[in-house]
Parts: sequence; structure tokens; C-alpha cells
Amino acid sequence: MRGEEKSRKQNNRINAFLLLAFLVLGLIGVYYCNERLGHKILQFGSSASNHGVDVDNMMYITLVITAIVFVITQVSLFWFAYKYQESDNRKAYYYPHNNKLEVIWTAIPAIVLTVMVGFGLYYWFRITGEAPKDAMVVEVTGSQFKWEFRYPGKDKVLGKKFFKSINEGANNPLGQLWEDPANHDDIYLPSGDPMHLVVNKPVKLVINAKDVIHDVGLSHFRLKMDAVPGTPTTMWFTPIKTTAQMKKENNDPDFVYEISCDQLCGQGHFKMRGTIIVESQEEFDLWMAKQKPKYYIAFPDREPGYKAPSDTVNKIAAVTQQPK
Ligand SMILES: [Cu+2]
Repeated sequence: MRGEEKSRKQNNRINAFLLLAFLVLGLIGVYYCNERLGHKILQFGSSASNHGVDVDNMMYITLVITAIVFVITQVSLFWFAYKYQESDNRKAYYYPHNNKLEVIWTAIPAIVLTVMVGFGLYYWFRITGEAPKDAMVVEVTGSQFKWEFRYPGKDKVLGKKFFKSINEGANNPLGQLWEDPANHDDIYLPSGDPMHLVVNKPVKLVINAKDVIHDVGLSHFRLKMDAVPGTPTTMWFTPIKTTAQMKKENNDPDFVYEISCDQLCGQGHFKMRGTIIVESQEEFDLWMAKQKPKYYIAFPDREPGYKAPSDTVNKIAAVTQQPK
């Protein structure tokens, strides 16, 4: 009987020491992971959009608060377990309840969390809320496993669509309704073509999906939004750095803004990648001037200044110039 008690006390001491060792090794592990992998996280302060700056700040404040709480709670947890291990010189003090303490440790986290969630909601409503009036509009459509973009053209209105009109073979991959005149100047960019945006100009993304739920993930702009079939979603932001600027800042001549699909959407999810070029207004205008509305690609004969293919012209010429 005496031997059993002795071994229990011995085990207790070993456990107390192991708890302390776990604390020290755990904290060293946290530090090591940060040293080793910290640089793989997108850097604070490197965000490329106006909202991104706020999101970065929020993230930073959250990390600082949680880090302080983490260290205090973990150190006290393991240190107390070691310090107050079983001892023959001490008797446990029975202390079942204290209202004041309960109120304090409920109220403080509640207030801090409310403030943090409050800031999050404030930014969320701004990002998903009404875009500034001068914002340009780009439609993003996700499908397995690609992104397609559409610009509203000169009238600044995206033409109506209907999913049953989708017909890749007939030059209508988005299901545009050609009887809607707003569709006639819409510019369509096939998957693989980068979206072009203007630096310091707000852009509103109108997001769609053709099959399952996807997600427009813009890590450099610190934004993402689900692409839901049948329910367009929107978000707006202002890019604040051009692609050229980011190349310089990151010391990476191959830098591109990426759209990742942030919603596991099927086998090819990992390769569902889009790209964005942020450039000056002049560069954008030059690029836009070269784009041809999808309407004229679907119906070449309706384009102003259309010339019939040469064999038709020859036939007409042959008919009209017949010798008398
Ligand atoms: Cu996807």
C-alpha cells in the first residue's frame, strides 16, 4: 500500500515537470514556425487595395490582442499546474464561486470581441455595399474550371442574360440575350485573358457562376466573394498599385495579380486561376480600344463598316458586270 502512494507522488512530480517542459517547448515551437514560415504569409502593409489596408490593420490588431491573451493564458495554465502540484505541506483551498470574478472574465472578453466584430461588420458592409458612382463595372463568371470576364461597354450597362441561351458553339458563352441592345457593346474576355483595371479607380465586380459555387479570391487586394449560380453577388474596391509597381515592390519581374477560386468546386479546382492587370487610365483606354464586342463576333455582318467576304463580293461583281 505504501509503495503505491509513493509511485503516485512520483508520477505527479513527473507530470508537473512534463507540463512545464511542454510550455517551454511549445513556445519555442511557435517562435520557430514563425521564423521558418512567417515570410510565406502576404506581408502586412503590402495590400494593393483601399479595403485591403483596413483589412490588414484589423488583422494586425486581432493578432496582437490574441497573441497577448495566448501568452498570458498558456503561461499561467502550465505554470500553475507545475507550481501547485500535489505537496504534503499544502492543503487545497476550497473556493467554489465568486460572482465578481465571473462578471469580470465574462465582461472583458465580451467587450473586446464586440469591438472587434463591430469593426469587421463595418468594413464588411462597406466592401459589399454600394460602390462609388464613378466605379467601373466588371462582371466575373466562374464555371468548372475557369473565369470569364465581361465589360459593359460604352453604355456602362451589362446586357441581360439567360442561362438557357448559353451556347459556346454560337459565340454566346455567357448566355447574353442579343435582343437587349445593352448587350451590343459588351466586351467579353475568354478564360485566360487577364482582367484589366485602372489604378486608383473604384471597380465593382458583379459575380456569377454557371454551375456550382465558386469564390473570387483576390489575396493581393485582401478580398474574396462567393460566386453563386443564379444569385449575382457584388463587391467593390479601389486598386492602389499598378502591376508594374507591385513587380518593383516585390522585386519579382513575374508578379501577377491572381484570382484564385477559394471554394472547393471540383477536380480541377486547383487550376482555376485568373489574372488581373492594374494599369494607368491611358494604358487601359488603349487596350479597351482594341476590344471588339462579342455581339459583332457572333454576328459579323451587323458590325458597322462590314465588308462581305471577297468571294461573295466577286460573285456580286460578276452578276452586275455581265456583258450585254
Ligand atoms: Cu471554382
